[in-house]
Amino acid sequence: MSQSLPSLREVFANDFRIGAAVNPVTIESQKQLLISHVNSLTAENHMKFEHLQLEEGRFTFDIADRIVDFARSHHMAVRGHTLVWHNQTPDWVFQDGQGHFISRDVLLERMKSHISAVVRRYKGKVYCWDVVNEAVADEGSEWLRSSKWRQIIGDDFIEQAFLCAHEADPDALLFYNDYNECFPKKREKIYTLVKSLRDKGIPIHGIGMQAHWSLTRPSLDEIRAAIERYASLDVVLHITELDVSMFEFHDHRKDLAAPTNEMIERQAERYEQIFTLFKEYRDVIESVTFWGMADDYTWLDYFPVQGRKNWPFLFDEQHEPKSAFWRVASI
Ligand code: HAH
Repeated sequence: MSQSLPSLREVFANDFRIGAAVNPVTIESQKQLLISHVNSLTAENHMKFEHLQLEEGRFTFDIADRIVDFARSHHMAVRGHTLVWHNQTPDWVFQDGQGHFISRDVLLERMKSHISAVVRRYKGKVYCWDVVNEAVADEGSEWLRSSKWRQIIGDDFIEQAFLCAHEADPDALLFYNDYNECFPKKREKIYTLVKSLRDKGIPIHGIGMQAHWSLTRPSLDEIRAAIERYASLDVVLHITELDVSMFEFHDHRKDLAAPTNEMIERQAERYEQIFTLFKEYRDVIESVTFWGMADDYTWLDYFPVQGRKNWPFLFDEQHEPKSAFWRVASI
């Protein structure tokens, strides 16, 4: 079975790392696929703020440690995800005992103590961090998202986070990570943010393109334009959360028990085009991580439509290679 398949990690050995997001369930249930195909892991959830420090000062590293140990025992690199984000961060971080917003100085102190504790713990084990996730606004003319981090600290929460992560581990590669990263308006906002950080001499080494894509969007031209635009900042690029949804974002149909043959074929073609493009940019793209491994588990079963099955990967629900796998493996 999967043992006689080409290994994705080996197919792209001269191009970029191949990674997958995992959780404590999938490092068991998808163990064979992971061992055969990837040389990089990301914790899907278990390095996020709410998992590492749900209560102030009480750090819980056990599950993150287990994921790091699994990676190390199989010679896989680890990407750290994520230090500062508006989601999956407990309320206490922003509040005092009465539930009121704390001051800028107190929040900066809490941010720094979290980043220092986490980055130091995994120094030498986690080689890069998504330091700030999704700080740019999606819609309209607003540049930065009005998160609690920004409301309380101000726009410089971003540079403060990078400075602190760099101090905690000067060897770690530091990334800004975001989604809808290929749509021209948001792409320019992300570009402007990272350019301003670079111009100020803030230690930021890369841009994480999440790559939560569908069968048609973004277009290949948009993906290419985004890669070129970001690479012009003299940073490395990681594809951090790749999946190819069978549904367009605004398509909320719930009637499919299985993907149609046509969908499976379109997805295969799409994956072939995407990886062909990635390979063309192998000088700037250093890592390609899927946000999962096989169709038996994906966050897209819960988002944007709760409880609707999706099939976004190269392996099916039984861990068998899909048509998309063969297209990618033969590039
Ligand atoms: C990502 N947000 C997060 O970075 C990751 O940590 C999480 O597990 C899943 C997805 C993506 C996202 C999106 O595509 C659309 C709206 C909000 C967030």
